[in-house]
Amino acid sequence: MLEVLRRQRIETPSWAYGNSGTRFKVFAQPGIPRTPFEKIDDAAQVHRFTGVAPSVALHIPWDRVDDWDALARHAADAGIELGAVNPNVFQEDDYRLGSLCNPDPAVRRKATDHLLECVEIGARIGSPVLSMWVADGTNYAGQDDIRARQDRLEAALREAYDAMPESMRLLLEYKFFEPHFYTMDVPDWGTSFAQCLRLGERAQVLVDTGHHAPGTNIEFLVAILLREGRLGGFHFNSRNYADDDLMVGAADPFQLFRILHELAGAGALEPDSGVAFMLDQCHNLEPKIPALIRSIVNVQEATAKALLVDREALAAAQRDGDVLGAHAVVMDAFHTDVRPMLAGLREDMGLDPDPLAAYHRSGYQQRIESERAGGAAMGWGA
Ligand code: PSV
Ligand code: MN
Ligand code: MN
Repeated sequence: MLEVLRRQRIETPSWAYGNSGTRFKVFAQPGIPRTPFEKIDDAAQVHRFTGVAPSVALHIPWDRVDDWDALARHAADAGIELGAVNPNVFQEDDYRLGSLCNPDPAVRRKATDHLLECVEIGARIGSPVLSMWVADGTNYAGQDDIRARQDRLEAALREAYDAMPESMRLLLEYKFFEPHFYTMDVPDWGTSFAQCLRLGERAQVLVDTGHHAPGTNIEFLVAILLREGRLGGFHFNSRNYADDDLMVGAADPFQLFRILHELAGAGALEPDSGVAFMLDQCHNLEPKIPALIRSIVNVQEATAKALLVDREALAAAQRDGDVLGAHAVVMDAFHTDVRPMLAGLREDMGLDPDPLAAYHRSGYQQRIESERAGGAAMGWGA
């Protein structure tokens, strides 16, 4: 069990290090990175204190640089890797009626070319994942042809998929509403799954935990996707209402545990299981690096609890039809305090048992706050 926790890998998103906010206000914080290089420096700190966050996801064009080799070298020097490449097809005037699904072929061409550029960047920096969120949709009944839009989407994704090197996977993320309010072209796991089936084996579903209608049983759909071999990975975060992007494990630690319980049961916690663990969060109020450290710790705690489930006792209770007994096995694990065990593991890994306290003591925050004074806002909401 400790070995699984030691090998766990959780990717942080470059955009979580930049200033963020809501559509009402972006709050500037001191010490915010001014360049993608500085975002990598901050991501390296999260890895330095947790030992399980060795990669950072990029969003293009937010993280576009002139010299990709230099960025990859910078990451390597900082002790981390460049992870998923996220194309951005949602922030241009041309995409008002959609990007890959737009009725205008010229707009589709532009958006598809951006995907191809991202595949090229990914291949150059050795990224294993092209992480696609398609913000397309419609606001009114009759605005466009729902089925034709799926056809356009398939054609565009096909180009990207065919251009990917063997080592790359395409993960297709879904979101049930926002920015569109009548249809989204990829609103749910079923639509993503259907597109992935047509593309091929290296196309898989990305589950962002904040992208479901209230009441959706996320662990159920996770179990189904695991069974079909199409669970590509997660964007972890918490939600209370919509796409809140709060710290994972904050709003509903029990839900996170239930999801990880399904993964543990399927042996999908290992890095080579092909299920990528990524965070997708915005820290509007709280300081960024400490929030990401806290988030990683939250995932570790839920994972440890999921690994503590006595699977033999659970299987026996399930066989016997012992409803309360089976439930008790799961709840016993959930209620276990795993913090001392994780502190011991960290010491074993040569880390401080309390990563947050160690970060605060390190002086890094004070240093970036003085050195980066006057830095520009970067990334989401900037
Ligand atoms: C969209 O809400 C999303 O979850 C996608 O993953 C984007 O890439 C990310 O948020 C941007 O913050
Ligand atoms: Mn996401
Ligand atoms: Mn989101």
